[in-house]
Amino acid sequence: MSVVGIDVGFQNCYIAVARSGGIETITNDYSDRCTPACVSLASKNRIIGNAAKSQVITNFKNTVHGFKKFHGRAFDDPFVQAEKPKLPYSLHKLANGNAGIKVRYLDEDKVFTVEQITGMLLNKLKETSESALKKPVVDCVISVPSFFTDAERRSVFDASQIAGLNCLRLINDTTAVALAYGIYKQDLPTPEERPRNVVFVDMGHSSFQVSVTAFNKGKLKVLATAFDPYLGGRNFDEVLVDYFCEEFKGKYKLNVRDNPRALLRLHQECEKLKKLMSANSSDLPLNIECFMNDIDVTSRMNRGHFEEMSAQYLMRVEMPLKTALEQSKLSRDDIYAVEIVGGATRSPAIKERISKFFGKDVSTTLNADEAVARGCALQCAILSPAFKVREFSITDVVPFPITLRWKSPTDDGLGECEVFSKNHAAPFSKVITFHKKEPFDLEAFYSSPQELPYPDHRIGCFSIQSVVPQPDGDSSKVKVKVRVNVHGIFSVSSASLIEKQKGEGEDMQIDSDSMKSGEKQDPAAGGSKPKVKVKSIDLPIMANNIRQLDSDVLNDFVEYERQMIIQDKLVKELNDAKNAVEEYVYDLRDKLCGIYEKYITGDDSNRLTLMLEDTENWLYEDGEDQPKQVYEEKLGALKRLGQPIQDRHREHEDRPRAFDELGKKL
Ligand code: ATP
Ligand code: K
Ligand code: MG
Repeated sequence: MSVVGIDVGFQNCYIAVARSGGIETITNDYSDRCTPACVSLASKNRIIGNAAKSQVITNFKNTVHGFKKFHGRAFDDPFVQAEKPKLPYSLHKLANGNAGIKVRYLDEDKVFTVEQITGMLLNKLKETSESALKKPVVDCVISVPSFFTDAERRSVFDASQIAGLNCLRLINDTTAVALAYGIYKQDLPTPEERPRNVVFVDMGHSSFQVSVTAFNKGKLKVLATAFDPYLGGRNFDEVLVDYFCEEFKGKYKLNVRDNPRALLRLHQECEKLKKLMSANSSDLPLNIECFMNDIDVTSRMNRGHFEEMSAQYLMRVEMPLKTALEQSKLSRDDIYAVEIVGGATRSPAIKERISKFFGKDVSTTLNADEAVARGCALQCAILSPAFKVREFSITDVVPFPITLRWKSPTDDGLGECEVFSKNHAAPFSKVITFHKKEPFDLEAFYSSPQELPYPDHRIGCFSIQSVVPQPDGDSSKVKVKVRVNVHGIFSVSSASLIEKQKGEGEDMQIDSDSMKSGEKQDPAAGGSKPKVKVKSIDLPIMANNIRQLDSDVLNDFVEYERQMIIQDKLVKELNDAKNAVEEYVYDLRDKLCGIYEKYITGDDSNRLTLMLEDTENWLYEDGEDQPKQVYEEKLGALKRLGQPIQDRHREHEDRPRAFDELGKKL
């Protein structure tokens, strides 16, 4: 069983794994801890992560990045529509109304769902963890923003399945950070003492999240979360991009916005400049050579001016801090520390605002980039029976209140009830009792659309089937279990019809809680009522309008992903075979005029050098695109000539060494 935590960022992904030494953030095949959330589709294969990032400009139409927020969203969604003109690749409306991503892959036009694209990225991260752990990886924990709604969470979960992962939990970013903070702390208050309250702030590339969390020994409880889902580092990059676009229009008569390549380069340079300004308040240069129409552009910027221009975004930092604190019902004095993570919190202006609001210095005791992934790995270790880790209980919150509305075809029993209030503990199960004579529908939706960062407040409709009246014609008692599960996903998980008992109330009531281990019990629930043995019959539930892939579609995607993996592997093997020929040519040529010189006659050496030159030319001409076998044969032929020289050389090298060793023994 693998213990892996994955932070899938809008821009940057990190992986942490549990090894004997503890939790470790691992590096990828580029020796980089960060894997860019970037997928490039090409005519022969897919290129994912670091290698894809270098395709952003060269293959901009088919290099997909900035897609995290398309999860669970319709093509017509205002956010998707606002992003669309800014993307270098195309979006396409799918048959189900969702936003698809249109690219050329294997020389064909292809539309991928966002689940497939994230699935590709997750598969890359899976392979990275497999090569670090040297064993197959299936079980993992993946982070999502705390404001992700049901549809977005289900979509990320589907993506994990496409990648062949078994996601044990989708954990909120700030909760993962809280776990990474708390689990090793030796000095947390005992359960009887007042908890230690810590604020966690994460500003990444695309969003801003805040949580207030209470710690006691062995547990953490999220008290409240708040967010600005549309505020992140990228807004500040855009401020600079806008400024320089305008400047270059006047100064160089360049319409940068009409040139996707130039615009992408400007974005990259502005992000670099922004990071430099975090460490340096003086005037800094921006130089881009051969930027557009062969023109080199140059300009300057400083932190003061940048912050002035960013005022509209800096202003928005305070609100989520305020909301989170208010909802936690704590005062500033109750806050022990304010821990900040996420790349964008490195901006002095952001840090200052956070620190000013809480009236204390912010703490940076956690690794700003890796804390989320580490928290995910810790959660995975806790959930894994194969791994020993300190017991630590985590109680998260429901970010948006959820209401159930029920109706039956003929009954006048129409009604609704908020089943999960804002900041209600999660995961959590509740049992609701209805009195019904016929099947009925339960419609679940988010109760306060105005605070939802998502245009559609519906969660889904659950039909409770096979409900019949009691033999005496009376209504039957139907117990329905609703839950927000460990992923933060809502469902009506079971329903049963209970045989009539004398003296029951008539109303719908929320009865009791908690059926599953790990889920919390509502202390208000009537657990102490005397238990009466009753006969209950399980009722079928039909879920409709759930924003999740149908199982046959999901299976197709799983299969397609497998085929693409095989295709990538074939291309890799082919490239490796070709590279091996090239490397052998260079290596042997170098050695022929170096260490092998003494072991080959001048004539033979000349002949071989010529042959190596021919092979090199061939690689760029006829040998450019050959089957793997051709390269292997070529390499074999070269080795037959090279090997005897190498053998003579080694023999000669070994001889004095053998004498040496003999000398030592004597
Ligand atoms: P999200 O959390 O929104 O999904 P993410 O996790 O990919 O995104 P992070 O890796 O936490 O985001 O942060 C990336 C952002 O941080 C980028 O906008 C980047 O420019 C910014 N950033 C990184 N270093 C600095 C710095 N020194 N100064 C200012 N901004 C920085
Ligand atoms: K990240
Ligand atoms: Mg992040």
